[in-house]
This record gives sequence, structure tokens and C-alpha cells, in this order.
Amino acid sequence: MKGIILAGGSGTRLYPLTLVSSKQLLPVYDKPMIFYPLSVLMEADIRDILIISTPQDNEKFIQLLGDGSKYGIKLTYEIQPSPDGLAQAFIIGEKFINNEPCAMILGDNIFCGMGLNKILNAAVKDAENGVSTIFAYHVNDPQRFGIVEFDSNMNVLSIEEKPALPKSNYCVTGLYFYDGHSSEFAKKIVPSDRGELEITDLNNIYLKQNKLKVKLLDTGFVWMDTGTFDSLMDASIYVQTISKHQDVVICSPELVAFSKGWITKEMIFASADKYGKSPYGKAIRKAAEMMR
Ligand code: TTP
Repeated sequence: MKGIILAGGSGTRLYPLTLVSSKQLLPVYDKPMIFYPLSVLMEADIRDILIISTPQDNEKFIQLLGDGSKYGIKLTYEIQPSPDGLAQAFIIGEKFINNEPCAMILGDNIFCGMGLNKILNAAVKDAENGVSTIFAYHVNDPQRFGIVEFDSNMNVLSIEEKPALPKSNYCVTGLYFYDGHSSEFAKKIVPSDRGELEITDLNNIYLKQNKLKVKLLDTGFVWMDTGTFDSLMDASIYVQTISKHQDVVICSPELVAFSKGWITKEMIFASADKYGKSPYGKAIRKAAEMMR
């Protein structure tokens, strides 16, 4: 199973910050935003990951994450020349995907919750068996998202991108698990009126073939898209609250890697040394000391 983190885009809602910095490298409390989606893919046991970013930011991601060996994974990088839509990731990543099942997560999406790894493992297994999975979450502003329409038995009827009259309050989140056909199908999509290759069109291709599961993430899970100043602040406060009150480190690639047996404790300490006096460095050192 391969994985892609899509970390490009324009980030116009975070101007003027994103005029000079990649959105996905901005902090969510104590660590860069991209650590969160990276941890989710690692939690799903995905160790071969492609990071797609912009021409101006690609080098910074390489500087931060390297070849992935410090996390016991393999990271490679590609550039999206301009933000032409989420589904373009499967065209840019065609060689990397190599007709294998592939997950994609958006670089500004945060997923947390007890039991998330069970859900992720099920999605991986399904994708390997030819059934793709996307995740839906209840939102109050459905006009802004891809929205799922259900029948009375909760069967999925359609997915509509940013509908003026939404047929439900369940939006498609930025985490997708596809079978080996993602690149082939993405190449069939034509740009939408706003000039983008829409992920909703890709999902509808799978839906039409009866090969798409839409899994509802209930209230036990937190999904956040950190693309606005308010949501970025909310996410930071959420992570700060959990870190301080429950004394846990969430979405740490180093700690996920250690829990999976992919790296040694010494490798965590080496990363902590590099992070110096920072709270994140101290937190992963402390967590590693407490782990057997
Ligand atoms: P969006 O938040 O929809 O778009 P954006 O990041 O360009 O921000 P804004 O609306 O403020 O201008 O994108 C969702 C995620 O997908 C985000 O992490 C950026 C990424 N993305 C790409 O990498 N390439 C693309 O072509 C698009 C549309 C988004």
C-alpha cells in the first residue's frame, strides 16, 4: 500500500503568511502541520510515502523530513507546478503508485480518535481487495465541501462538490483509500468549471462502479481542516489541551514509528537532541523514556 500527502495549494485564506511559507509547514501547537497527516498514514502501516508540494516549498519539506529513514519509512517528493486540483495527485504520482492500492491525505487535515488505527487498517485491507474507502464527517457549513447524499438506509447515492443546496450535512474528509485504479481513473477526469481536477469526480467514478465505501466518522473522532486562521487556532488549542491535560503526544511520527517497531529508542533520542529545548523535543524524549 502506497501513500500520498498532498501538501501544495495556494493557501490564500492564510494570506499574508502563506505568501512566504507553505501552509503545511505552519505550526499546529508544537509541531509542523505535516506531522499530523504523516502520522495518520504511518498509523495505517503505510511506509512508502510520496509528498507532493509546490515548486517553491518542495526543498523545505525535504529539509524537514529527509528520506524518511529517521521514521523508518521511505519518503519521496514530487512537485505540483500549479494547484490544478486534488485528483491531479494521482496523475503526478502515477509512477510512484504503479497501479498499486494507494491512500491520499491532505497536508492540512488532522484526524484523531481512539480506534482510528482499526478504521485505517480496515480501509487498507479493503483497498487491497479492490474496495475503496472515503470518510464522511458531520459539518454545519456543507456548501463548502464535497457532500454525500444517502438514501434512508444510509446507502450512498451521490457526492456533490460544494452544492448550493446540500443533500446532507456529511462532507467528504481529506483522507482517501483507493484500489490500484486511481491513476487510470484520475486521467479520465476533465477539469471542473473552476479549472480543477476534482476528487469528487474521482470518487463518483468509484461510486458508479459500486466500489466505494463511505465510512462515517462519528463524534468519537476529531477531524479538522486547518486551512483558515480560526481552524488553525482551534487545532492548536485542541492539541495543546490534550498534550497538557492527558500528558500524551499526539501525531508524532517518531512515536508512531517506535510503536510500530520501525525505529529504536536511540533514534527518538537522536531526534529529540536535534529539536533541542523545544517542547516537542522534550515531549518525545519523555514519552520514549516511559515506553518499554
Ligand atoms: P484547499 O484548502 O482547498 O486549498 P488551498 O490550500 O489552496 O487554500 P485556499 O483555499 O486558502 O487558497 O486545499 C486542500 C488541501 O489540498 C491543502 O492541503 C492544499 C492541497 N492542494 C494541493 O496540494 N493541490 C491542489 O491543487 C489543491 C486544490 C489543493
